[in-house]
Amino acid sequence: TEGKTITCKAAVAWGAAQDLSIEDVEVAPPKAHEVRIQVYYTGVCHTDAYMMSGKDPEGAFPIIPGHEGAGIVESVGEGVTNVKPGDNVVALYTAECKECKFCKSGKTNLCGAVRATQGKGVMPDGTSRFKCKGKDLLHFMGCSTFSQYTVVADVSVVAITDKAPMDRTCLLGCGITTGYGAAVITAGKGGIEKGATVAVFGAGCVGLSVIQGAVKNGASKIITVDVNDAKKEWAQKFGSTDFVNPAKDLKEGETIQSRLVDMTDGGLDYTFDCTGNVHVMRSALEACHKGWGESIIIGVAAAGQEISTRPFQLVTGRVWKGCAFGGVKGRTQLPDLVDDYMNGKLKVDEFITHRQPLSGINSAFHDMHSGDCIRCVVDM
Ligand code: NAD
Ligand code: AHE
Ligand code: ZN
Repeated sequence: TEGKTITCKAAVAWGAAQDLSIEDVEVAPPKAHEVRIQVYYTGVCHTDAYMMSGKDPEGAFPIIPGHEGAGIVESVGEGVTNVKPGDNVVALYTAECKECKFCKSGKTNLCGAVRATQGKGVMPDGTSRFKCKGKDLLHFMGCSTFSQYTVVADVSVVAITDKAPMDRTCLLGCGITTGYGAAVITAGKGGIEKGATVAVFGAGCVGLSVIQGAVKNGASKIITVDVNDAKKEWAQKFGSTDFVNPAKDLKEGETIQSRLVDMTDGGLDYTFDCTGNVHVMRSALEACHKGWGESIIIGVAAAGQEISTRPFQLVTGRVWKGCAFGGVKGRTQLPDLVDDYMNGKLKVDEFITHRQPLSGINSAFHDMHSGDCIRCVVDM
């Protein structure tokens, strides 16, 4: 197949707010510094649904969504040295070129190498590798893992051990790494400190992963805030110590932030928004301790939405920050996370509540929106 166009199945979004349709797509061979991957498994994330809804200003159609995938390298273009055919890999929507201003700064995992073209849905040379019914299809987040074969930039892929099951490692391509990294890398000066108090708003895959990271770093109290009571048990399973349902548990005159401040002698050391709701983001910031409490925004809010709070909240020492992919540098740090998983130090299997074949991918989105789903893994 090397050097030839491959025809395979993919889930295509032809327009906004439409179901995906399974199509035969043509996947061109990788050009220089590109990698063609046979995708074995992909997760389904809210960010896919967000783009498919038409609300993402960077979303355009027709497109092949998906950004949480694991597979095996089928072939590589000229000049690729970081992976080779046969390698087990995870696709990275946050690239790492190791050479740009961002990569060299030591301050961020964001990379400037391919971000501009990635946001336009094309490869770094400005063109697409996908065709269907004579039309070019756009790439999504530099990954497009809803295709049985995809082409990504070499800086957007990392090789991992072939001992790790790909139906699990796919989830390290987004949700788990995002929450875990936010807790152990982004928060504070390189992670939550031992003994710190933490509140996690939203106990989905991302929030539960924050809990997992907070436990790893020795947090003394981990309060989960979720409007779904069923998440209490989930949060406990990952090590959360307390649970509040703001839709049911608040007394007259109480807000979620005042309740949390009361529970923690003045507020939390760290709070995390894992909902994407801008009102929740405000509560999370205001639940932080005066003088030093930090709130980390992970959730993706729709275009046009804005956050607000009294500037006094920041004047009095609370800090608002955020991260993409947990602040994790994919090529440098993801292999270690996979090893942690293999050594029983990182929970991954526990997140998988649903499975679908590619033909059932629309049901995977249906599953995701049901309250009992943490992650649905699609077998490509
Ligand atoms: P999820 O839907 O599985 O979980 C969200 C949880 O929030 C649910 O349990 C829900 O009941 C709860 N919730 C909803 N409204 C709430 C409210 N008002 N108060 C408290 N809890 C509330 O989602 P997920 O997969 O865990 O993703 C969470 C968010 O993170 C999404 O917005 C997603 O797009 C975003 N995300 C961001 C990144 C990043 O790199 N920044 C990566 C992955 C996902
Ligand atoms: N394009 C959207 C923003 C989407 C967004 O914030 N994406 C996150 C990852 S979410 C993964 O599930 C991200 O990586 N952001 C940093 C970046 O460079 O995109 C919009 O609203 O414009
Ligand atoms: Zn995602």
